[in-house]
Amino acid sequence: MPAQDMMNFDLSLYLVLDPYLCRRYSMAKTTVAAIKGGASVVQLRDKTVGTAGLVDTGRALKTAMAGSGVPLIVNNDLEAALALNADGLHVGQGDMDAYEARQRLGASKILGLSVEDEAAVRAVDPAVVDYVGVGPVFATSTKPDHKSPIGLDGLARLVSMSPVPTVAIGGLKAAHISALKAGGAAGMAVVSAVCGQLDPQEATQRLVQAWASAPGN
Ligand code: TZP
Repeated sequence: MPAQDMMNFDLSLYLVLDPYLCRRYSMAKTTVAAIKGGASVVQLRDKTVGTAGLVDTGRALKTAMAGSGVPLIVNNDLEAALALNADGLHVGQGDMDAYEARQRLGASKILGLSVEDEAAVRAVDPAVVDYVGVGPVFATSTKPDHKSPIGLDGLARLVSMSPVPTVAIGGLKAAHISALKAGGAAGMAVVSAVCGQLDPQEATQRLVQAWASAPGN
């Protein structure tokens, strides 16, 4: 059974960490601030280090997040996710196969998958994947190698096809929240709207409040 049935986690404000953009306060301090502001999921994403580096940062994050109830998801490194006993793993289309990831993670962990087009959404097996990250909605310099942006219409189409909850990603700011919610997304994933902001707690809180007060879902 997918983890989502057991944990019913909240995707509404999904913070994706970036070591460069978080350099002002560190990833751990940014995480603490974001959780105070109401972030509902934190993903450790650091393409500059290998498994050992991810495990080191992940340990600091786990300490920082202890008692918060906010799940820690590791991006694209199953070994790091297992070593950390993280709450879940997120994989992209070119990363580890979702079936293999689920088998090795076990049933109790959260498994997320990035999808960028209809074919990828059609291939999602809800018995294996708990949520999908859909995007990029808009172009973003945070991920220079991203695929073509799908826009808000593309997002709504993929969301309507998805058999699992969806979190939108890519260039998202407070101004997009009503459209994201109206499009049926269960949440928004952000990097630069929180990491690198002068006050990450306040930045998160504004997004969380805007999400809560927008119609939809
Ligand atoms: N995957 C698709 S876009 C993206 C990732 C990790 C980066 C989103 O960053 P930002 O700063 O919220 O646009």
